[in-house]
Formats: sequence, C-alpha cells, structure tokens
Amino acid sequence: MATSVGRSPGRVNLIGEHTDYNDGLCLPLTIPYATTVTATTRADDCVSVTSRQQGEPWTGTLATTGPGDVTGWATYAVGVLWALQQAGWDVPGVDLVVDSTVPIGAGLSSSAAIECAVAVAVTGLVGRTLTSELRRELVAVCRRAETEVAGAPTGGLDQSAVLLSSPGAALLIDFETGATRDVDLPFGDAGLTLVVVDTQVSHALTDGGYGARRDDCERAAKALGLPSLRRATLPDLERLEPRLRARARHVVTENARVEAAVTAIGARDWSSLGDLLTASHDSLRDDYEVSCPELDLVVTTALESGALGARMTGGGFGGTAIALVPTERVDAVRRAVDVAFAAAGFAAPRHLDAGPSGPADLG
Ligand code: GAF
Repeated sequence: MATSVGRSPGRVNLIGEHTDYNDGLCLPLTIPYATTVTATTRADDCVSVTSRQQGEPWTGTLATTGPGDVTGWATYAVGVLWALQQAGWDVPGVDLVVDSTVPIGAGLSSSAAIECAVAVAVTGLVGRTLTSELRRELVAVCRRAETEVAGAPTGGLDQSAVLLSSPGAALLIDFETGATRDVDLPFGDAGLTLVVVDTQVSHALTDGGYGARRDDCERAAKALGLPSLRRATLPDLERLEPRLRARARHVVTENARVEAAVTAIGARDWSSLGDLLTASHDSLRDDYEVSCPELDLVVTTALESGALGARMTGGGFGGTAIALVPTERVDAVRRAVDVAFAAAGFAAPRHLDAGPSGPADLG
C-alpha cells in the first residue's frame, strides 16, 4: 500500500468574473485555506471517499466513478478518478480521505480544491512529477470531472487558479489563448489589505442560475456570428435583445476592466484599481444579475467605511465579497459590515483572510 497527500488552496478572483467561459480574462489569487486529500492505494479496484466535513462516505469501484454513478459532494473527488482514467491514467483502487478549511458553498472554489487535491494526490501515487505541463493537464482533467461528472457547467477559472498560481501573485489568465502570467500584488507594501467577507449565503453552481448565464452568453455570441463574446465590441451589442445585450455588456466591459486592473497594479495606482473592482460589482449586479442583497450590502458598507473598492467574487447568487482596504481601516470595515448585517436582519457574516498562499501541491 502506498499513501500520498495532495493539498489544494481555495481562491478569490480579484477581477474578471463570468469571463472564463467566454474566452475572456480573469485575475484570481489563491487564499490561505486548503483542502487536503490523503490517498491510500488498495489491493482491489474499489474506491472509497470520506470527508471530515461533509456527508456520508461514498464507496464504489473504479468502473463506477463516471457520469451518473455518483451524486452529492463525493462527485468532485470521485469524478477526478474517472477523468484521469479517461485521460489514459492507470489509476489504482484507492481510499480517499478529504479534510478542508475552505468554506463550502462560499464561492471560494471548495469544489475545485477537492478535485485538484485528489488529482495531485493520485499524481504522487503513480509516481509522476508535478511539472507545469502536468499541472495544465490536471486543470483539464479536473474541469472535465466538474462539468461531466458533477454537472456544473463551469469555465476553468477555479482549477487554473489553484493549480497554476504562484505564491504572493495573482494569475492573469487569458482563456482565448490559454496563456497565463503572474501579476505581483504588493498590497502589504502599499499599506492595503484585501478584506474577504463570506456572506454565509450558500450557492451551488449546479442550481441553474450559473448555467442560464452561460446559455445567455452563448446565445449572444451566436446572434453576433462570433465564436465567443471575447471579440464582441460594445457597438456590436446594439443588435442584441435587451437581456442578452446586458449579459454581453458585462462580459465585454469586464474583460476591459481586467486589462485596466493589471495596468493599475503595475502603476501602483490603487485608487484606480479600487474603482475597477467597484465597477465590476455594479456590472455583475445590474447587467449580469448574479449578486444578492447580502453581497451588495458588504460592498456598499465597505465603501462607506473607507474601502478603495469592493465587489462580489466567484459565481455569485451568494458567497463572498472582497474589498481593498487601507490596513488601518480593516477593523472598522469589518465592524461596519457586522453592524449593517445585524441591522438588515441578515445572519452574521464570516471574516476570512487573504494572506499569501501557494498553488496545489503534494502535501
Ligand atoms: C465559478 C466557476 F466555477 C468559474 O468557472 C467562473 O465562471 C466563476 O464562477 C465566475 O467567474 O467559480
């Protein structure tokens, strides 16, 4: 019997939301919350998955790890074994034990963290070295598990963020070309802190809202005669019916905001970066309609309390918001958010850290 431990962080997305499945630009960074998966080989072809945080254990065989074989939380772990086999890997029978500090359903990539930790653990079991080429292969494998086995029609942002990031840097991802580049984030040197607030409003990427937005974008691109919205321009959008025009306007303007954010970070122009974050939120709330009252309240309260900018992060419909805050104002912002939530009758939010973190790796 051999044992291998895979570890994968969660992520926040600094900017570039709902652009990945539109061949667009994203700028995520990993967070200091992680999922570990301890994988132990078996003498037979059976598979078991146990989580210290979630539901009933799942048991089956390597042949029953595919679409339709699994339901619930275990899908994200088991589906990776199926996708690895589909990619030609000689996966052994294995017992997987999942342990995680990534908040679940908070838009912080808890699903991708399970997938990527399983993939990395299996990499260790079969004796392969985690090169940058193999990391990219695992992005595709984990994405396949999520879309085909778990049934979440996501775009690859989360798996790319957690497998390809470098410590202390955000990762600029161009989903049209597949190119990635590190973008240093010297927030600490600039006296700034990225505040992360989990609204505790749970969301699921399989519940229809996410897929409906994706369908709208595909319909908009088709109506414009384009392979994706990446090459659409604002004047093009006049030809679309109002709902599709609004969805596409978010995508077109969000790609521009990612480019402007990278420029602002390079110029250490934090005020402009803050404005871009807030503009991203406004667009997600008004044009893409994926925000919710709790996320909006974090954003407005953070801005009123001294944040340079704030926005929801991740898929939306709940989950987490981020705010770029002068470090001496962090406590005041957090307190103001707590007070505003209590006054609105919302359940208390959870304050998280966004300190330095690294990509998924062997534990
Ligand atoms: C979720 C999805 F998994 C990502 O692929 C991405 O679309 C994101 O929502 C929105 O930017 O995290």
